[in-house]
Amino acid sequence: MDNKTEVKNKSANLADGCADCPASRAANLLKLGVDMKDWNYVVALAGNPNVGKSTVFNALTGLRQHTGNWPGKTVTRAEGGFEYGDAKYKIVDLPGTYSLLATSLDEEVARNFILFGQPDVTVVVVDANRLERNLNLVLQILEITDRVLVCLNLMDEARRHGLDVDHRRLARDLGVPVVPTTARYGEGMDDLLEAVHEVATGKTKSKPYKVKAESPALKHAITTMVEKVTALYPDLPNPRWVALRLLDGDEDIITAIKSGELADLVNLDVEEDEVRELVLIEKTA
Ligand SMILES: Nc1nc2c(ncn2[C@@H]2O[C@H](COP(=O)(O)OP(=O)(O)O)[C@@H](O)[C@H]2O)c(=O)[nH]1
Ligand SMILES: [Mg+2]
Repeated sequence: MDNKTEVKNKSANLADGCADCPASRAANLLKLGVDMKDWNYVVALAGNPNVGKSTVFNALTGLRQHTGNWPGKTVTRAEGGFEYGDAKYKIVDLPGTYSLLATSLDEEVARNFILFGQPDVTVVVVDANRLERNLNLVLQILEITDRVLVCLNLMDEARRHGLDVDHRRLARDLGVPVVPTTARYGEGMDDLLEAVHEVATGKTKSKPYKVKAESPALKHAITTMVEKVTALYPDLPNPRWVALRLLDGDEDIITAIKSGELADLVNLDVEEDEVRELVLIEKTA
């Protein structure tokens, strides 16, 4: 049995029903249209628009990208692959997003992928020149996953503007790895690969910063709401996030719960033509 098959079988043997275990993650990704065949890990590239996500993607994959549509959506996704440290990685370039609150279809696709697809690693690409604006998304992602690292991009521009970003301090404050890069010139890509590998294989165990100050009343409300959400959707990854959105009165999430759209994310059977599309993508790779 080769290494890959062994990794896959290992995931398949893990108990079902644990939303955080590798088998579940692979199944959730498949539901969102990412075929896990022949890949050990899936990496999501998230970030605001124009921060260099596609440039990082191209640097890591050497432009070996294929595009496809998300199931049922008109938004295009770019997928590519690379090998590093005996493992095969699939990387998905997500549409740019300022938050996980999803005010557009692009944002919804990115949000659903990070929240419900549970990629093995989420790389949040940020613009070192606009940290404050970019950290909004970073903090939201830290609330929902520990498997995350920050790619601090456009460092050349920052230097040109006389900005000195202390990436070690940022890493300490955020509780996750921060890798400075200048993707346009390939600078920092080796460090980024190593950091991705360490998060994927569990060598790096992060303790992401969480927004604090939850009053006892809010804690109680969250716990109660999580119980209700879990009762309705037992396999839903990140029920806490859904509970928080409900408490916030998020109309879209309320509608998704009522209409059962949220259930589709968990139970969606991949349509035959989507499987065919995936096979086609594999063949042209
Ligand atoms: N100076 C500089 N430009 C970059 C860097 N990374 C990306 N860019 C440029 O920033 C623009 C947006 O990049 P793109 O990868 O399309 O961003 P995306 O919208 O996040 O996918 C392009 O013109 C890139 O060439 C970098 O590290 N330094
Ligand atoms: Mg792009």
